Amino acid sequence: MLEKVVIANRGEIALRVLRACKALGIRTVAVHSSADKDLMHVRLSDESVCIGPPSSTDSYLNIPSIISAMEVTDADAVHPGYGFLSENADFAEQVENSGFVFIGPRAETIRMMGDKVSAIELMRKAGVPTVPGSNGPLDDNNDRTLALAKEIGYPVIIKAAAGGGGRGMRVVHNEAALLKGVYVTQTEAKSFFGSGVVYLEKFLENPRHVEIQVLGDGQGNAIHLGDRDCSMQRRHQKVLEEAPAPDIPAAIRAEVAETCVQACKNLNYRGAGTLEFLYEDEAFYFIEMNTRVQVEHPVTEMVTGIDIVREQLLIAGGAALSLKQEDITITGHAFECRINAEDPVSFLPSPGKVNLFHAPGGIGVRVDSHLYSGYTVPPHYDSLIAKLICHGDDREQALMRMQIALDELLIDGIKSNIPLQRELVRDSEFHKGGLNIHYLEEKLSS
Ligand code: MV4
Repeated sequence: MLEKVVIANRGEIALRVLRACKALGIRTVAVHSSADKDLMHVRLSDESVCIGPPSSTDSYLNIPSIISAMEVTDADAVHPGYGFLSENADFAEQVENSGFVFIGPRAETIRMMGDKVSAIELMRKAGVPTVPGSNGPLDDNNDRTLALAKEIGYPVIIKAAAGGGGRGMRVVHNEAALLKGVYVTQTEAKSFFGSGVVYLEKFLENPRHVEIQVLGDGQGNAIHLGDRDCSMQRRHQKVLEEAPAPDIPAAIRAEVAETCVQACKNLNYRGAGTLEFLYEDEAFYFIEMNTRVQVEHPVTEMVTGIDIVREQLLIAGGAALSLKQEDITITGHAFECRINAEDPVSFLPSPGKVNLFHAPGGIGVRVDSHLYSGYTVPPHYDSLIAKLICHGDDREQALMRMQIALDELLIDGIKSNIPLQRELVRDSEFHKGGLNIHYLEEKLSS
């Protein structure tokens, strides 16, 4: 069992990790930038270490500073949260080489999933459904590339193997544009990611974004915790998520989740992970795997009753999974609204002092936030300031609770996207469920 954990993150997720540590009797060390000394989790942790100036590059992304903080505080392990170093294989490797535990998968697993070509190949071999495509990197044989795209059928999408999350991709609608598109994507990929490796997939025009939460213990055991629908997004930033994904035939849902578990067993996966899929016309297509805890993990926690961060800590401490697949049941429905400090019209960040913060409450209402009245949101980081999560017996009840909770939520002093969230949870199309990844952007532009 872990005794002392360094929390190498900030904001709501740092507080979320702190709570899980406390519940297990694990001591905590908050490492923070000089701009973050007033964060709530810094105040609540057993110890804190300032690791650098406000700029993330010099603090939350500074590997030697974080490892030094682990040494001086005699910690056992580091929890990376999401973002920052959470999917950095070199960080995981250096942590383990320094004799500490990285709370997450082995470095080699992170590295493998960071290469989308190898991730897709591994999943395909485990029986996970993937998008029809090149099944490997494109080579410099243009005739072969042209033949491949013709066989797949246009439109196709060219993706960088080192990309992901919407970076380094290009859609091509016809043969005339293919080779130029491949060349430009390769060139961009080389300059963004240091690798020009690209691959080809059939471009799905109107998919939903559905993902499956998994847990593995690195000792041969793996389970899934069901699915989430994250289709409500703007410019690759998720806005609202829900669990379970609505309107998916039970047999299709169960089958894809089974293949995910099989893949995790094949990998001997350790920790929490998410397999991302596109879902269109009652079919799932794997696109990438995240090897971290995700922002939207609470919707899964609300419908399963399982504390995912607690499971991460137990697994990292060397415990075998105590949960069995047959213990996992999905109860009711949950939504998460991401609350960002941003202008509701221009979407530009809106940092500054929070004069008044009032969190909603009531049955089925959860607020994951580091905000308090008087807190100043610094300009240096991501604009996520709160997550409002509502659970109900069914989708409509959860949505009703979300409407009420959003009306209770008060954040004075800075601008936020609360008005947008209030509108979305009353949108009649949204109430029907199962909207695709383009819906929100189309609604916002009309
Ligand atoms: C796609 C796709 C359509 N067809 N792949 C964007 C983020 C990255 N994770 C993968 N992405 C996409 N891959 C094929 N073959 C459409 C997207 C996509 C998208 C996916 C999920 C959520 C939002 C999105 C917004 C635009 C495009």
